[in-house]
Amino acid sequence: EVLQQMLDYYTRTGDHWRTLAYRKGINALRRQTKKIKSKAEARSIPGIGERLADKIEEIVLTDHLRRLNHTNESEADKIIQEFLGIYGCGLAQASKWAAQGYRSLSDLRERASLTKNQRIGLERYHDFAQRIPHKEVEAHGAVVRRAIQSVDKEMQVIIGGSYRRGAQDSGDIDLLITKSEATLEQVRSLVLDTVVPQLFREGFLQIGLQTSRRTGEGSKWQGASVLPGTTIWRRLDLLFVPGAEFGAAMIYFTGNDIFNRSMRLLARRKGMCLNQRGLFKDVMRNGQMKLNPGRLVEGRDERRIFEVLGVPWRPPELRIC
Ligand code: TTP
Ligand code: MG
Repeated sequence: EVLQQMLDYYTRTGDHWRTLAYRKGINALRRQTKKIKSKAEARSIPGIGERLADKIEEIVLTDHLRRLNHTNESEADKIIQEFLGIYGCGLAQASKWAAQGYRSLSDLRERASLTKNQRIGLERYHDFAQRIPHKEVEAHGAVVRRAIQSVDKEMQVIIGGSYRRGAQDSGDIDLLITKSEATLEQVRSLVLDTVVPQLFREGFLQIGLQTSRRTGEGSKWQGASVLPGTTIWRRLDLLFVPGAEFGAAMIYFTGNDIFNRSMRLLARRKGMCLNQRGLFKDVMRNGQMKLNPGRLVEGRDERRIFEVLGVPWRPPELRIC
């Protein structure tokens, strides 16, 4: 619990590396079958480094962590974290508001000059803060699937994200939209020109996040939806996936993010490159820099990507790191 509070703190301050280290450490600790009581014991667990082991020992000995008392005091962090819950608000915007002296959501509501979407994000703050039960994620997926298949029966809608990993509830709804032979452009135009306007008319979609992208670009639509007969708005991502990239997109959008990171790292160690579009071979690198895009080996078939990478198939429920 104490480490989790540290993790929350580093998440809201945007400290990427510590966030990763703490997540890994917490998961490794959870898997232990006996109580870890010393630094040496902690250190012997893969995934726990020197500094984290120090902290574990301190927690064992004192029942708390001095550093945490310190972090809890930071009022600015709490404010920033609250602002980060506003849909579409990133760390830069949240920090900016905090620096401008806004201290609460009602401060923002009353005094800040807000874009239309920021105002909606604020009004629906408590909706978006709530987790979405598994069944409800499924119901949103079904509405979108029906709308899409009424235009093109062969178009598929798959619910990805934490839902596909079997989570009981999710933070948002991630829908992959694809068809075996379709290009990105075909999926995008079907969704943006026909399905999204229709779902707005039906009262299912409520807002679309403003994107600065020109039309004819981008591979997703982000917004909010509400089920008929309910009032809570949910965050919804529609992801446009060409048939040829389906497997790689499934891996990416199933996550979790740490699992993805380890798969990408493995690919890189084997001289390959894995991203949400495919697995590529013969990639030449100079340090961090990619010198060529490589040759596509597999994009369509999720299982085949595992095979080529030499990783035993891992069902989505077990892709939690
Ligand atoms: P999210 O919807 O952000 O995550 P989630 O569905 O796993 O969890 P939640 O219940 O909170 O919605 O992103 C969907 C997937 O996209 C995620 O599982 C993995 C991938 N992803 C990354 O690999 N890296 C990232 O930084 C993000 C944001 C997502
Ligand atoms: Mg999600």
